[in-house]
Amino acid sequence: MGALTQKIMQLTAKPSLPNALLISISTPQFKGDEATESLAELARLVTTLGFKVVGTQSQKQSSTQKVNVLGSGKLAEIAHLTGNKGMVEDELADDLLDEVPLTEISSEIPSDELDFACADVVVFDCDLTPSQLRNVENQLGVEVFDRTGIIIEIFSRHARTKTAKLQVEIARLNYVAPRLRETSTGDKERQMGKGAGETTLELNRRKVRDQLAELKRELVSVQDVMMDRRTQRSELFSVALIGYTNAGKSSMMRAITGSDVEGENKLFATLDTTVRALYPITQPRILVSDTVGFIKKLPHDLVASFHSTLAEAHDASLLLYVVDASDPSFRSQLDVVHKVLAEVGVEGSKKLLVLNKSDQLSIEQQQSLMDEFPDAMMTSTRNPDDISKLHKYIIDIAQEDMIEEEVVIPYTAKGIVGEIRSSMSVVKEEYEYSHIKLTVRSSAIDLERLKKRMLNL
Ligand SMILES: Nc1nc2c(ncn2[C@@H]2O[C@H](COP(=O)(O)OP(=O)(O)OP(=O)(O)O)[C@@H](O)[C@H]2O)c(=O)[nH]1
Ligand SMILES: [Mg+2]
Repeated sequence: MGALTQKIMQLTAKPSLPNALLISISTPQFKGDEATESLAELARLVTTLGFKVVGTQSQKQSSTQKVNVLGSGKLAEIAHLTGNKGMVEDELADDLLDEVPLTEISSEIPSDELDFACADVVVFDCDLTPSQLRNVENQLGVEVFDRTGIIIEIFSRHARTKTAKLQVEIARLNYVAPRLRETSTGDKERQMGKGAGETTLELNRRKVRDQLAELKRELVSVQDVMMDRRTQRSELFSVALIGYTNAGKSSMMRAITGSDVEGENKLFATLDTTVRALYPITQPRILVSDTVGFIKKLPHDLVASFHSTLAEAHDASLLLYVVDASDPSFRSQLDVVHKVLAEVGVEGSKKLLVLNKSDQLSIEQQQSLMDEFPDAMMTSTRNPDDISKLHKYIIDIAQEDMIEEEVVIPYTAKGIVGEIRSSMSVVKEEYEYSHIKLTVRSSAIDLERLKKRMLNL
């Protein structure tokens, strides 16, 4: 078990939920609504992990680069809220609070509303360098997390398949490696028989590097198998559901494929791409895949790790961009989706914007969104009519990709008719004296293949 996971498991194993204090640093590049929405999202991430958010604090800074991230006054204030367990002292807190210009402190929840010393962990809504993390932990004496650490931990917990587990573990080790610390006992002592001149820290780092290399090798072999499977399916028309976390992709998948794909009110409920056939079944079958959700400031290692998971979207004939239209920040969430997909080089040939969760919107709101996005489809996964509408749309688009042709099959080869029926859509059947004439609709590739077979009959 990794150090980060262990740390969180210990905290969440307590009889009551660990209390988390969230901190937002607003900078000239990251402020206002963007920072507020991001903090609200961090609260959902932290809750998904099993923490209880007891308060939020924010501070204006010119950047997030400060050694202790926060100004000394704010740090003292936070030390106060976490029980003064670290190096920052209480008297200091009172003194310093006065020194900080009032404009620098803006707390969403006034400190006196908080039960003092009630926060067990502090979570920053930005990325911290390994040394910043260490400094702040020393100052406060409580566990400190940054946004990336929290996201990686959620991914780690939700990974189910071998591939997802490998991908997340690689991302987690890449995150943890530079944060490995010297343990308190014998840090600097040379370890006996552990390689000349190697400290415990160096040894641990080497172990992590070896582990990473091994995991990467394993991942490549698992991915080769997945690639083979994809190639086998590649001739079928395929649809990929993509979008921000919690938009309703898995619920949509369940509705249009009649499957039992997991969908939960948790962030990153889905980490593995699942592929199912559109239901009711079509001839030929149409495949639908559910993909990992996106989030703002997705850690780079995770983007790289999930590159292959998104390969399903890469090969898709139709991309359905699912958004939670009832979330006021869905436009910026959609921007993130576009940005990440461009980064991993996904450009499906056809696209549809699906404005989901319309049941949460008033008729006026729905109308104004349709005016804003005239090409989009408004849906609620809870409304069967909407599901039928989407189902029909997918079939119509798949049909556009098909060509219609007549094939003549001698009675001597009528066994092939069954095969045709299972892979193509038969529009017309005519039984003539010496042969059967079928009018079929199919992809160009499948038709070409059929014609070649007919020549050899
Ligand atoms: N009101 C409403 N809720 C919905 C709708 N569709 C999905 N939900 C809810 O939204 C939450 C998230 O749904 P999921 O289908 O898990 O979302 P997802 O996009 O797969 O999320 P990730 O797997 O985290 O990327 C669940 O609680 C669903 O019940 C909808 O049309 N209306
Ligand atoms: Mg999902």
